[in-house]
Amino acid sequence: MTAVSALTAATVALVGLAAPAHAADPVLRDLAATKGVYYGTAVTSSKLSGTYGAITGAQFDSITPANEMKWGTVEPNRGSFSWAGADRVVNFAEANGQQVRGHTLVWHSQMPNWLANGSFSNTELRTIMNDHVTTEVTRYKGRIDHWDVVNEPLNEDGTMRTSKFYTQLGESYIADAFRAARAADPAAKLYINDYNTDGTGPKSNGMYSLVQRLKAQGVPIDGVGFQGHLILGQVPATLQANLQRFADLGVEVAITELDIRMTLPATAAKLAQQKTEFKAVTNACLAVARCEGVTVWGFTDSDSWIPDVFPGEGAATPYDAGFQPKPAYYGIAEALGWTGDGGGGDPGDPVPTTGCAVTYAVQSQWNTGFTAAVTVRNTGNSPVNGWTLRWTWPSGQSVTQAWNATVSQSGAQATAVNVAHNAAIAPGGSAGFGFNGAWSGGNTAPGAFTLNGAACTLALS
Ligand code: G2I
Repeated sequence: MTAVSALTAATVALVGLAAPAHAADPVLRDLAATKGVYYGTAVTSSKLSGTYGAITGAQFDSITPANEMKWGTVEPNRGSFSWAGADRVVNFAEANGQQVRGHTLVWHSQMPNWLANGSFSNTELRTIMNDHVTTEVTRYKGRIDHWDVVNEPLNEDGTMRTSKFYTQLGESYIADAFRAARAADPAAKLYINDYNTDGTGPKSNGMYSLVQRLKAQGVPIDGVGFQGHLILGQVPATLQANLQRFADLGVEVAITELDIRMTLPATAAKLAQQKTEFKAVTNACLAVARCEGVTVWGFTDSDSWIPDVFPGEGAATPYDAGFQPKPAYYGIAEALGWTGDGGGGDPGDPVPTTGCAVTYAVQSQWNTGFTAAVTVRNTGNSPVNGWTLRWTWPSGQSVTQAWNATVSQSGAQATAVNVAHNAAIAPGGSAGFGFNGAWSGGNTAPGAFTLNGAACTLALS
């Protein structure tokens, strides 16, 4: 086996073993239940099987179809409906004892072309909108706990967005949509939902005034959704206070689309900060009695909208692209009361370190050859998973045969790669290998070794 294929085989074996969540990992939905909230995720219906489906079902007690209930998806041609994806999400939720957040009925974006580009009289447009709300809410009557009835109605300055609906119908389109939804399913909680309203500011103030007006008109609105599309290091300090002031208007609140994006690559330090921030957002919801729950906008980095829309940014969700829980996942769990090992990243937790110590010993030597033993110790505090040890021969030696590592040589540089059984070196642990070498003239020991590119301390014996 070549050095490269040995490393690949070891890597594949490790990934294969580690794919499902670790046995000791907390269950977010169970923790959330003890706090009287739900923890949800947006889902992509076509992915709801295998590991993706297993984690969705096991960890979350609410799911939101990321795209499947949008108008452009459910009615691509006027009068012709396509419910397959939406049905799949609702059926999955029922099979797994989960709530569903219906997303979303009236939105300026992802409208079908016939609607976006068609021209309709004001009366006609109002009827089209009301009929759409009635049709979709009726279809899932009794099966959807929360509906995002109107999505993203505001501009950044807090004024009304000039969507097709607002431009033709005025602000009353919102009241009409809520009334149609209430009539179609009186049990569903009806929400208005927007982004960049998470902290106090002009847009949040605009939402606050809008909700006040709707309440004053007797519009059947139950809740306000705060999307929570956040940037690492910029979680609004006013989040909790902002949620509270809306709750004080007499509505429920929820974080509906949480993600916290960062500039790639994701480093240990950034992931640790992200953990703190997922925890803080979850805590803000828990601190507000009328905050019903938190939904992450995709639970895995392999199912996130961020890299498509913000090139160079990503890693915004609690699981990595290989379905491994990230520090953020443990941050959520800790906010929900979990007291296990928090996966690092808290103040006071050890900073991840790497380090190695190499022992090199010539065990026997004869006129043209020698036998050497090498031991590599992991002096860092995090595990080594797969290793490459390199050194340079000072006096023309070469490796002729090796055991417990695959050793190759190019010029004076020797490279030893782990075999499967010694690929993993726990903190404080070590791996050993040996080889026969050829020498002539001199057999001086190598003066330096690197492990996975980093210098090791060296002890000769
Ligand atoms: O943009 C992030 C979210 C902001 N709040 C409202 C949410 O509904 C919105 O979700 C995203 C989805 O996560 C994306 O998946 O909405 C996007 C559209 O505005 C969705 O992206 C679309 C792509 O633009 C399409 O090209 C693609 O065909 O997803 C579609 C289905 O994969």
